[in-house]
Amino acid sequence: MNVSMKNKKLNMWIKEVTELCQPDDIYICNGSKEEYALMIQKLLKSGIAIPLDKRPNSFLFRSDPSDVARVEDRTYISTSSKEEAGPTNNWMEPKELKNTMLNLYKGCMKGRTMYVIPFSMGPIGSPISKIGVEISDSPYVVVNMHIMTRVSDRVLELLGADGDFIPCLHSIGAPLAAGEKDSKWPCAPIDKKYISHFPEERLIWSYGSGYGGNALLGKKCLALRIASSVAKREGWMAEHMLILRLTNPEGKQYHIAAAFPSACGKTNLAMMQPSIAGWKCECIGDDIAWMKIGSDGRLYAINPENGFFGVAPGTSYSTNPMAMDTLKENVIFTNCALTDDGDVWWEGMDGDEPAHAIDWKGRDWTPESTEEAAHPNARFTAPASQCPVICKDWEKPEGVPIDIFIFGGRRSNVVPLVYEAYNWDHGVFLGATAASETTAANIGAVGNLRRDPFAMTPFCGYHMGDYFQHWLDMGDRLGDKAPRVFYVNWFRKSEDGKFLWPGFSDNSRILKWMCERIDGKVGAEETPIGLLPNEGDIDLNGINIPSDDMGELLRIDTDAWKAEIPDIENHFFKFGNRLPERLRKQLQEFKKRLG
Ligand code: TSX
Ligand code: MN
Repeated sequence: MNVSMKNKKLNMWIKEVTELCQPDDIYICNGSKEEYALMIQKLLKSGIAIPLDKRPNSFLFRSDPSDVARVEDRTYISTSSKEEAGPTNNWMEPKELKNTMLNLYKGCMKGRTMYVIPFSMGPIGSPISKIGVEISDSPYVVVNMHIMTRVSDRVLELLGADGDFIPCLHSIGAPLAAGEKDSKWPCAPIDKKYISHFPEERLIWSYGSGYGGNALLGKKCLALRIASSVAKREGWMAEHMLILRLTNPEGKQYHIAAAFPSACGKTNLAMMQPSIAGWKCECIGDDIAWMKIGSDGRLYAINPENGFFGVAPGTSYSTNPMAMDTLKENVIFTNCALTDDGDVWWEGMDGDEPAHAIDWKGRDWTPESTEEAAHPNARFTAPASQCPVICKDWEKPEGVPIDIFIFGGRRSNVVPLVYEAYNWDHGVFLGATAASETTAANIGAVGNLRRDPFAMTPFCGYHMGDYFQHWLDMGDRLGDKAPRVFYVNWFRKSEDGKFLWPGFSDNSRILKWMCERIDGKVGAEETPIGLLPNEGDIDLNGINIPSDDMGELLRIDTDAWKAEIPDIENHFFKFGNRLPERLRKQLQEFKKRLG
C-alpha cells in the first residue's frame, strides 16, 4: 500500500466498518489506470464484464432484472424530526433506521473484498469541491466511481491527518458463505434495500442495490441530497442542472444552468450544437451544478462530476451526436443489448435494428421479439473529458459565472415554447411550480401532469419549503447580479398531435433570444404568465416553421392557465407553513394577472 493512510477519522471508520461487515479483504483505491485495469481483469475473469470488440477498453454489464433503477420508495432522508425531511421525502427516525441497517450490515461482506474509494466531487482542491470516501463491496462500483468522480490518492493526501470527508457506506447486501458460488449481479431483495441519508451528520448508508444512483454514492446521494442540505446551511446551491457555455459570433460568452425533470433531454441540451451560424456551444456538465457567490458578487458554477452516467436508449447521432462520439472508447455500458459483432445496441440508435442480438437479460433477441433489447434505463458511464465539445474551462476550480437559469418540462399543450420571469421571485415561482407530463420512461400512467419543483423532488435532502426559501434568500444576496430566469417547453403539439418545434440543435435559437434579452437587444411582451418573445425576435433563419405554428408555440390560452391554478394550489398546500410567503404572493399576483 503506497498511499498515505494517516487520516484519523478515516482509519477509525475503516476499522468500524471492517468489524461490522467482516470482509475477507480490504483494498484501498488509488484511482490509477493500473487499478482500473486490475478491477476489469477481475470482472472479466468472473464473467461479469463482457468485453466489446467494437469499442476499445469498453465493457458491458448486465444487472439483476430486479436491480435496474433508483429505488425512490426505499430512499430515506433521516433527520431527527420528520418535519425537517418535509412532504417530498421518506423519513425514518435515525436510531430506528440505523438499527435496522446495522443488522443488515452485520457480516454482509463475508466472502468479499471491501474497497475503500477516496474521491473528490469537483476538481481536486477546488474551493467548491467536497471530499467523500465510499466503502463498497462491489468492484462494479469501483470502476464506475473511477469514471464518475475523481478517485485518487491525492484526495487522501489532501485530507491529511485531520481533514474531514463525507462517509458513504455501500454494500450490495449479499454475503457469500464459504465455497458458495457467486452470482453475476448479487443484490438484496427490494424490501431489504435502503438508500439512507443522515444530512445532520453528513452520512450516507446504502444497502442492497448495485445500480447507478443507489450505489455510486458520489452522485445523487452526496452531490445532490447531502450537498443540498449542506449548501442551505453554508449559503450556496447544489442543483440538478446541466451547465453549458454559449458563445455568440462576437465571442461573448454566456453560461447557462438548466433544470429539467427526467425524459426532457437534459443530456442532449448539455451537448447541443447550435444550428445558427457563428454561435458555439460547449458542455460543462449534464446533471449537477454546485454554485457559490464569488468575490464579484456573481454566481459561479462547477460540475462536481467527472463523467456522464446517461440513459442509452434514445441516444443517437440524430438526437445527440456529441454523446455518441463520447462513447467510442473507455466506456462502461449497463443493461444495453449485445450485438453479434461485439458492440452494444439500444432502441433509438441510428440505422437498422440488428437482425439478432443478446438482450439485457442475456437472452436471444430479434426484431420480432416483443420485449426491448436494452432496458429503458440502460446506461453508459463515460469520462466527461472524452466529449468532443467539453469546455476547456470545465475543470476551472472557481467555476463559471452563470448568466441564465432555465426551467422546463414536457407539455403537449398550454405552456409556450419560451418565456422569461418578471423578476427573481417570479423565477423562483416558475421553478417551484415546474411540471412535466409523464412518459413511458416514468413510472405510472402516461400523460399525467407531475409537479417536479426545480427537478429536485427526488434529490432535495431537506424540507422542500425551506429549499424554496433558500432560493429566495440567494436572490436577495445576488441582487442585480442574479441570473435571469426563463422557462421553456420544447414539446408543445399541434391539434393533430405533431411536435410544433423542431427542438435539438434549433433550441439554440431560443438560447440566442435569452442572450439578446440579457444584452437588452430585444424587448418582450408582458403577458399574465411572463415575458414572451415579440414576433420576429426568435431567429428562424434557415428553417421553415409556418407562422401559424410559431403563433401556436407562443400562444397563451388564459382559460387553460386558469384551469392550472387549483393544481398549483394543491401543490403549494403540501408545504404547509413552510411555503414562503413570497411564493404565496407570487401565486396571488399570477391569479390577478390572469383576471
Ligand atoms: O432532447 C430532446 N430535446 C432537447 C435537445 C437539445 N428531445 C428528446 C427528448 C427525449 C429524451 C426532444 N424531443 C426535443 C428536444 O428539444 N424535442 C423533441 C420532440 C421532437 C422529436 C422529433 C422531432 C421534433 C421534435 N423531429 C422529427 O421527428 C423529424
Ligand atoms: Mn439527473
